[in-house]
Amino acid sequence: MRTPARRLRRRLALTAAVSSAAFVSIPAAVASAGIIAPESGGGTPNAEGIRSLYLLIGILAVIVFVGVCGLLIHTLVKYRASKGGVPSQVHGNNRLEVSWTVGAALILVLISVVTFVKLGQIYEPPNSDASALPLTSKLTPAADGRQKLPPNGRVYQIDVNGLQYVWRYTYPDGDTNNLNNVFSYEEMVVPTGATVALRIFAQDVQHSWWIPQLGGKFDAVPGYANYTWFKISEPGVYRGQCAELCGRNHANMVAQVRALPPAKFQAWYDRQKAAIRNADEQAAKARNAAIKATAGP
Ligand SMILES: [Cu+2]
Repeated sequence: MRTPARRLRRRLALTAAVSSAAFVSIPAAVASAGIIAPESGGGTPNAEGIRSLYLLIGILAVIVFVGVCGLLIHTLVKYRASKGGVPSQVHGNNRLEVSWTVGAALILVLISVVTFVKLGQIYEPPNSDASALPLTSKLTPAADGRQKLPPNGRVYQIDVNGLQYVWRYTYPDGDTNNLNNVFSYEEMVVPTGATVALRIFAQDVQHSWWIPQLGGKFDAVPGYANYTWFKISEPGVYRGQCAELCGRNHANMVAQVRALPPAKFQAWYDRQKAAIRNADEQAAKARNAAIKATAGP
């Protein structure tokens, strides 16, 4: 006959098996933080910095975890009561106690030093490559210092506007008040080698800008700007999606960044500008025709 304790154990084992099977079968989302470590790609220094810092701290933590658990399991097995073994008593052993305290402190000092060294790479953008310079414009740092600029102040600035349920990008190219600015939806196109500065905001509800391979998440908030940057060295497509539940079609609010070599980027920019002008002209024509038709003869 089964005892209640046995039945409970069986039930717990079954629950654990079912939940781990469900966890393993969840398909990878479009944007994830990576299974083991944060994603990086395209060589942008901020994402690389986040990833290498995470790996260093993660590996140290695993070494400490394995060491402590290994010693614990070894002691539990070797000196278990049924064997009657008694481990040597180390209480009051000054050398041992000082060395494991100093050892732990040294690990923390190492982690802090490396973190502070890496933070610069994560927060402070580098200058654009020389080949990308004609595309960039000089910005004056904002008084509140929230927007980090490279040492020479030259960036390719793009406005990221979150709206239900699409991302809109404006390429102000130094003149944020120009109504003829080139814009695109969903896919942001950028030149490789340029330090791209993003000014992120929203016009309806709160959204969150996140392309995992290009660094951390940034909230897109109505009436408030957040800033980040990236510098992609390899041409490619980097995918992400809105990371803040923003309404019923939140899941469709995908985003991607396409990095093109500077000459190809310039060609895309000119094509996009012509297409927008053409669409504006067609719309004006249609509008005038509709006005004429309603006005009558
Ligand atoms: Cu959203």
